[in-house]
Formats: sequence, C-alpha cells, structure tokens
Amino acid sequence: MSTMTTSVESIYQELDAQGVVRLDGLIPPRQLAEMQRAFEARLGQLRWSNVDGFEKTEPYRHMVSDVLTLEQGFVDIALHPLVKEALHLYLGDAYILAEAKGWRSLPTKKDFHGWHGDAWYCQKSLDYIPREVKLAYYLTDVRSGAFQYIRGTHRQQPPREFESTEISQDMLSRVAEFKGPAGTAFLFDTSGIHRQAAPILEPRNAVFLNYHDPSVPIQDESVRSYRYHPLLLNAAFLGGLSTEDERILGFGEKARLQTCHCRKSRYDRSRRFYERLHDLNLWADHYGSRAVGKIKRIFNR
Ligand SMILES: O=C(O)CCC(=O)C(=O)O
Repeated sequence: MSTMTTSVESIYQELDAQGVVRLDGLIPPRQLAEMQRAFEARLGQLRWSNVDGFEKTEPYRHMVSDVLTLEQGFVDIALHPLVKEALHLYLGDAYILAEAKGWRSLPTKKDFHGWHGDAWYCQKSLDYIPREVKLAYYLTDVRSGAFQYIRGTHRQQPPREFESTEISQDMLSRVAEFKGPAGTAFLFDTSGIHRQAAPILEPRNAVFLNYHDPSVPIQDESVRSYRYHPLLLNAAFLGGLSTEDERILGFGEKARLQTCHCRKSRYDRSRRFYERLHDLNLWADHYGSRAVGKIKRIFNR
C-alpha cells in the first residue's frame, strides 16, 4: 500500500469517526504567501462599482467570495489529491465543489457565530441527512477565534443552530479546537456541531470550500440568494485539469444555474442613495474636466 493510500484511508477513517480531521502541508509556503497576498488585496475595500473588494452583510466578517478567481493556490487546495481521495471515500463519486469563499473575522468578544450545524439542503423534502464536507484553510496564524468542532456530533441530527444551554458538559469535553499557523487545514462534516470560538483577539483570515452532491435539493433561502451558483473561475488557473477535476469544479453542471437571478438588496434605500451620489461624482468629473479643457485651450492660444 502506498503512503498516499495509507494516509487517505486514515484521513477518511478519522473524518468518518470524529466528523473532523486535520490535514497538514497541503501547499508549499511560497504558494501560501501568494494566496495571502491575493486574499489581502480583496480585503482592501468594500466591493463597489468597478472596484473589486470584500462583501459585507454582517458586522463582524468581511466576506471574500469566489476565491478560486484569486490565485492558483486556491484551486490547488480545492483539487489536492489527498482532499479529492478522502472526499471520494466520504461523499461518493458525484460530489462537486459547491461554494468557495473566505472571510476575515474581525476582533470581538461577541460569540456572533455560535454552535451550529450548517443548514443547506431542503429538510422538508429529505428524510435523511445528506453528506456535506468543508475544507477549511487558514491564511493567518490563529491563536484565538479558532474553529471548534464537537467530535462525533456529525450525522446525528438535521443541521440547525444550537443554544449554548443545549451543549452539555460531555459535549464540551469532546471539543476539538483548531489553533495553528497559516496553512493549517482540516476537513469537517458540516452536519456536526461547530463554531468560531470567541473572543477573537486578532483578525483571522480563512477560506472554507464546500463540497456536496449537486443533485441534493437545497433549502429555499439558498435558492433565493443563489448561494450555490456555479463556481466563478479564472481561466489562468485551469491548466492541466483531469476529467475528475472538471467534474468537481462543475464544468457543464447546470442543475443550479439561474441565468436571470438578481439578488434583492436588503438595504435598498442606501443602495439608491449611493447610486445618486456616484452619479453626482461622475457628472462633477465630466463637467470639471470639460471646464479644465476649456481653460487650457484659452491659455494655449
Ligand atoms: O469561521 C469559523 O471558524 C466557523 C465556520 C463555520 O461555522 C462554517 O463554515 O459553517
């Protein structure tokens, strides 16, 4: 048996038994540094007009969507042979990468993202818990605000949010906490109970890649928000893909495509206000540069 086969098997067994498993050294340090730089660049400003940046829909996180467009390393971890093999054993042969995003969590004492299992599929139409796995990957050293997972709680109950009073002493004794340097990675079954620990004492950058079978019906809210849209990709990073890689990235997969989707803004008045303000800037620039041109022509005569 090759080393690769042995470690894939043990990764699978730990994922199956505990719901979570650490993976080390997925990406060489130099490539990690490129990923950190590209991610950091997106965190420079809020996405706006033709300026790329982060999205913000809650107070404590800056979201970086579609990370596979940013740098080769994000595609490489998503399709890492160890990850693919372990997922093949755990999810079967029809899984795809359904979402690829990351975020910066901002320092806070608040437990803003408490204990939960990830709600994603339509619980009204399924009487079993379909499998979903996330690959988490830290881009900063994590000494606080680490990911925490209660071992052995996966596939026990339909995923939902939990009150802290529902978490017993026995469950707390099974918490695995993932502190570690940038580059720390782990796979977890998203039905298990998990959270980001509080307090968060320094900003934490991390990406979470989400794998499941695209034929599973998803919950209404995620259909409305078009959360699991086909992946946005960057042609520069797609050299040398195998047929399996293309399937995982969802090439030609139209099951969840919504060509006319337009997300409704929750803050529509603010959006309209900023649109007007932006128009004012553009007109001011337009008339300003015409006036400057006129003055220059007068003096150049
Ligand atoms: O940010 C974290 O550490 C928690 C992530 C999480 O809860 C999730 O991806 O569902």
